[in-house]
Amino acid sequence: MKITILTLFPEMFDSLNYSILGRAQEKNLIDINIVNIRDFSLDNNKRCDDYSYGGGAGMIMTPQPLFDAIKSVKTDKSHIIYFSPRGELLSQDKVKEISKTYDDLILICGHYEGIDERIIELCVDEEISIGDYVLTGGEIPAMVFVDSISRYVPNVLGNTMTTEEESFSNGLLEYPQYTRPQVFMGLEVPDVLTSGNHGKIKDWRLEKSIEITRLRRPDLYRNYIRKLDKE
Ligand code: 4FV
Repeated sequence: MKITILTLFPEMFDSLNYSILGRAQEKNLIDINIVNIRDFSLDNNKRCDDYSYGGGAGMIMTPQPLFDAIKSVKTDKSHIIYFSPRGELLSQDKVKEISKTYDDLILICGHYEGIDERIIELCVDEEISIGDYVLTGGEIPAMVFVDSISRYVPNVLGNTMTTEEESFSNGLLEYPQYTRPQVFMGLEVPDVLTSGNHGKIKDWRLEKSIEITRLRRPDLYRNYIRKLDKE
């Protein structure tokens, strides 16, 4: 998968060069290119922001540098995403859908109060939000998105990891997980998990997922019960 990230702060994305994402890039499973929007500014002082027409606090990213930066990387296959609180809320289903549909993504990171609306009209295929709160820039949403979608690229997750059994994969929150030692600070690992009885372990894990989801996310729990009723 090819991911091009347009940002005013390329150095923020150094964090993608570590751990699973770093190894995935080394193995050429994902190709992440960071593009500095400022390189495309035709302003004498390389400015990329200006005051908002109609007044209001804060600055808006100007359209010319963004438009030219997008033009420099866009191909016929590119799917262009802009991160903003106005966007569709990112979910595991959305991550799966995008990972299965596109192989060439361009991610636009806004900053300050956002970007000129005409870039959205002319260039953006979809707006995505990572949550109902306002951030100082689109860089962290872009990192969240890259992390979540990379997990669906074949071979990015090693053999020991899978996207199958985890929170949201079956519509439920993940069951409690334990590792060694068997007793820590007086707390023991549940006996069923050391029983070797895989059927009982599976049942226990589903029961715990349902219990946690019912208590913490009644919305997900209702959807889960609704799907069960349909089956
Ligand atoms: C955001 C979010 C978000 C708004 C103005 C960046 C900021 C600034 N992006 N999910 N929540 N973006 O708050 O995606 O440009």
